[in-house]
Amino acid sequence: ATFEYAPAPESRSAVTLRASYGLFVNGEFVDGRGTPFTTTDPATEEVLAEVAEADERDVDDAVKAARRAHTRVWSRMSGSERGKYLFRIARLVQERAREIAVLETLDNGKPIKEARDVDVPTAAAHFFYYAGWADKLEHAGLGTSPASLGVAGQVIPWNFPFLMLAWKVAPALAAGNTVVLKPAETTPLTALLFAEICQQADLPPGVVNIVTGAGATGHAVVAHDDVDKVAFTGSTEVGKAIARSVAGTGKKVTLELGGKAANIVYDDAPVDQAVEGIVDGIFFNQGHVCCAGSRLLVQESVAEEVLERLKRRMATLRVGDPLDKNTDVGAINSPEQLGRIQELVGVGEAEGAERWSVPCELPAKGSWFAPTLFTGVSQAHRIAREEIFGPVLSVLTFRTPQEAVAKANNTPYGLSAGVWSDKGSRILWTAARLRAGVVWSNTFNKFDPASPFGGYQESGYGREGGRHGLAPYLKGSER
Ligand code: TXE
Repeated sequence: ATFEYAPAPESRSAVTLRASYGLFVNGEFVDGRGTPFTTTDPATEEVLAEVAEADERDVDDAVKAARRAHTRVWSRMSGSERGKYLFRIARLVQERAREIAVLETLDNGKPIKEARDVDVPTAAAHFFYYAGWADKLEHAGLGTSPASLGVAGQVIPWNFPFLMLAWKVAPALAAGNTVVLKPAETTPLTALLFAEICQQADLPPGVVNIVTGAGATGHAVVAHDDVDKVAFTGSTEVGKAIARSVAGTGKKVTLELGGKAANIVYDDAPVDQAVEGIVDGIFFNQGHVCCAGSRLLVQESVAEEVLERLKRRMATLRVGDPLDKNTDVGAINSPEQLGRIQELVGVGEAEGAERWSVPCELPAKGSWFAPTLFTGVSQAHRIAREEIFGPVLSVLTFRTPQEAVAKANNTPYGLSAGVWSDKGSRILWTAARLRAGVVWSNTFNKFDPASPFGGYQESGYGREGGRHGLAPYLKGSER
């Protein structure tokens, strides 16, 4: 069933959209030489704005501006002066929080309560955190006189557009580098709002440059000869292509790629809490989360009870208008992503797993997918192996802790995992054996700027967050 809705008007008025947006190069908005493209609200199909496309020449201008700013201004400044700019940016993010959150929700489709309570405050926290490091780099344990690398080329995805920008830009600037950043083509607007914040903060021209466009623009950034450091978050496929293209160039690279995290629920887990964690693990941000708990591994003796309660809880999720503060699950970011989800769900059904979707009404327009779970999943099924990147949970069972660990590690990825148990010893035993960059216990999807985040295997390499997140932006330190 479908229905029409009118987006909440009072929230919408928090942002003033321009009809068209330019690139942000050397402190100014400029035209792009490529073919402009549009960005759309995935919940309503409304075209939000036209955005400039940066071609190779535009990217070259941006890299040149970043190089000049690095040589002449940013690398010569004291750490405490750099820190002052970062603190100013952090405060401006807080001041403009509502505007950023609404714009993010419009461009991405995520529920406003997530943009408001998670994305924007966590982004501000990253700027505050790294602002504090700018004059303390010699205490980071990365050498006695840590020196910046130069120009960082950064490419980010569409699932947490503003937060991923903060994860990339804050440590790079704190460490004394300048930046050319390319946001995803379906969610460029909050990065362009960030460009305005840089102007407001009087950040010296060229320290941050934003170039918009699709994969070709991203390629121009990472392949540019004068880029010293490449940071990428996105699909494993593109991450591998980037690793190949920069091999032998001497550029430092960090890659944060896909995942297929196991959320392990033992028979002594606090069930209500675990159910909340399972729901948060896979339905937060429509499951467009690299560290999503997309595989539930539940101990056989409690599987029936957990699944029954899980379904009841899933049925209460409100799917719909992302600007409505009560919405739990918003729109799928693009028709392409919806297509990928539908395809893999079809494969799951064809492979014989049993599908259950929340019987909810979905809006008539836009891209939507009802929260779904699959039972009867075997490890060989594609829905147990491949990243679906949508609100779809694959449920497997286990009998012993050894079996739980073996199944959890049976994946080419290694980004995150969750363990639910009442026994600390069981949690520690399990966590020590999981091949994952992050292991949460009796919680899920918790992020803190002080704690490093990153993966193993096909989830990529390098760490973001914490003092570890500075290493990729300093000379001499690994990656
Ligand atoms: O990713 P892409 P897509 C996974 C998820 C999703 C799938 C495809 O499973 O279903 O990837 O999503 C830029 N050189 N993740 O196609 O293409 C692109 O413009 C340089 C997981 O959107 O990897 C965008 O800015 N850059 C993930 C960014 O890369 C290139 C988040 C990501 O887009 C490029 C997103 C190239 N050759 C998707 N080609 C996570 N780990 O969180 C594209 N780009």
